[in-house]
Amino acid sequence: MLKNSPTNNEYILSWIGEMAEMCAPDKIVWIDGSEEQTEALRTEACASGEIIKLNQEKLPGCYLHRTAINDVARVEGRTFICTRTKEDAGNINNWMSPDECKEKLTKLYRGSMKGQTMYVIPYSMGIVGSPFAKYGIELTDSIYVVLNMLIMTRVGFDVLYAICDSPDYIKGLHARAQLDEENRYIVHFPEENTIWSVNSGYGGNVLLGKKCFALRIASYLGRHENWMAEHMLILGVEYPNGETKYVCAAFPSACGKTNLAMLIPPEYYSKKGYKVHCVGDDIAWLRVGDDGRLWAVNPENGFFGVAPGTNEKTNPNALHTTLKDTIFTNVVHNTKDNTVWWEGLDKNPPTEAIDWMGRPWDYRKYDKNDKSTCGAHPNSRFTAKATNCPCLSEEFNNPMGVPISAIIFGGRRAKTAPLVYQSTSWQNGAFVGSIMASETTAAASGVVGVVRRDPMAMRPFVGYDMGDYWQHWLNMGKIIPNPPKIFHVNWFRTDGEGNFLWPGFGDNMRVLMWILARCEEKIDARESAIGYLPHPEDICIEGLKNVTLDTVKELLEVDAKSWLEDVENIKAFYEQVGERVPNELYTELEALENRLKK
Ligand code: OXD
Ligand code: MN
Repeated sequence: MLKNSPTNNEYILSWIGEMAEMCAPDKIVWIDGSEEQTEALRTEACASGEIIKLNQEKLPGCYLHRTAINDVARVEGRTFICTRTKEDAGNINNWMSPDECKEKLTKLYRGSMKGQTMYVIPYSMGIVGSPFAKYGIELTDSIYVVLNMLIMTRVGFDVLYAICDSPDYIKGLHARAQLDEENRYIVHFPEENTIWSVNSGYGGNVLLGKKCFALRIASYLGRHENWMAEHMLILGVEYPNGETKYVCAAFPSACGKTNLAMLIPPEYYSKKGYKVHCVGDDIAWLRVGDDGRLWAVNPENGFFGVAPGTNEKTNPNALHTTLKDTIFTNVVHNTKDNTVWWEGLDKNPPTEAIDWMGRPWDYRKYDKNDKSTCGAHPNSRFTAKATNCPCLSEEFNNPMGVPISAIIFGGRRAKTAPLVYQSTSWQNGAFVGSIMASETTAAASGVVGVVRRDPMAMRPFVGYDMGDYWQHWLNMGKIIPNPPKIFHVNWFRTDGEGNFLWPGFGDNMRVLMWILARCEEKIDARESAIGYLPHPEDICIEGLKNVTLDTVKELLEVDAKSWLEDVENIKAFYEQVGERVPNELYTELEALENRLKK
């Protein structure tokens, strides 16, 4: 079956042979990234009903896909890190021994591709041949996965030529099997550069270049090779003089990274000539540059964004990006004009429609407080090409990446965290990242709206022990001569009645401007128990209707009592992380507690 392979690499060929023997596909097809092959696959998937071709006048190159009803989000409970020892995976990850895991999953894979095709996708995370790039091969039985990987990563035989005869590539195996949730597994063998995913068809579980490789496996590799793989957007703010400063920001899933990455500056700034450029919306790989600064690339090639809530006001750039060459997953199908819709797109829900489960949908029954009446799943997605984004940075394809001035952590917190504060050092900044917390969203299965600690927004994505990961952060601080400054933001603070105090979206630029002014030491700040806080008048509110100086003061309040409660919660979390929490972080925690008690 492997005759006429585009590579002679024995490591690749023998691995594919072994996987094919286990899964028993009828045939093997190499994905070359060509438009001809891609179009043939689209046609095949349309014929089988796997995807639906949308109105090509209104949405050229766009398709709709529905996942199985039980398969709509990442499944953290079924995601495992299979290191040789349990200690190396740590207490926050699920662990299985590599041998036990392989034995269990082999039974699920065995014969699972009978009557089907195994697609071989050679892909690169990062620009092929660049110092940041890492290569992978995903084997899958799903055309939907192939089509998504073609958008999200750089696919083609040049990847095979770059791997050449080396064993150094990430081996990914995906089979939908029966889509059986009881036997769904997303497992990682970081010591063997291997990922296995079975019984799912949902993006985050099956587009193996994304969370599995670019975060879990890459975080493990980064620790050993002195670089960092982080759940961060990357954006550039261009000043009227043409100079651009870049920041990275880590927020938990579905907390607005895509919106911030593509923000449109408020008129106050755009009139002066400020612009924002998107480099990435989800993942950043960071390395120390020859100039001593930290440099970032986005290893992906597209966006796998949350659809609901995306509209002309919240994120016009994302909306524009999805107008062509996009795969929509689990949104509403407007059958009248063969387009798509989702909650929060506009006030005109389609009158003839099919919901994400494939049932006729009556928009009049929609009740925003009852998620079961939604036409689109709350975690429905668009997969869109980065190059279709109107504000994509010119540096997107720069193999060396962009230099980072600030790292911004953030969570969705109704209380406690102020609009913005700055850490006092790299070590203190790593501590701020380690104590991040957020209210849960629909991006992962489970209860929504519960506060959980999500360090660096990486809780579901660190491929090894969390304490060791924090130690890696501290170690990196020692080898970056000119490190970025570290900040924390919270766009989600509410008043006594539960209304958001801050408008968010494009107006978050106002906070970015304070952050950048701090990085350039152009502006003063107040010392507080938690770090440096802005003087309220330094957050520009010109042109904002419902925000006064008093609102900003409220947004910046630090309530020692609720922070002290949080400290107790952090202590419990550190204990849960276990023995490998670095002493430096305990020192920071103790110092925070003492300052709050003063
Ligand atoms: C994502 C996620 O899809 O974080 O980016 O779940
Ligand atoms: Mn994400």
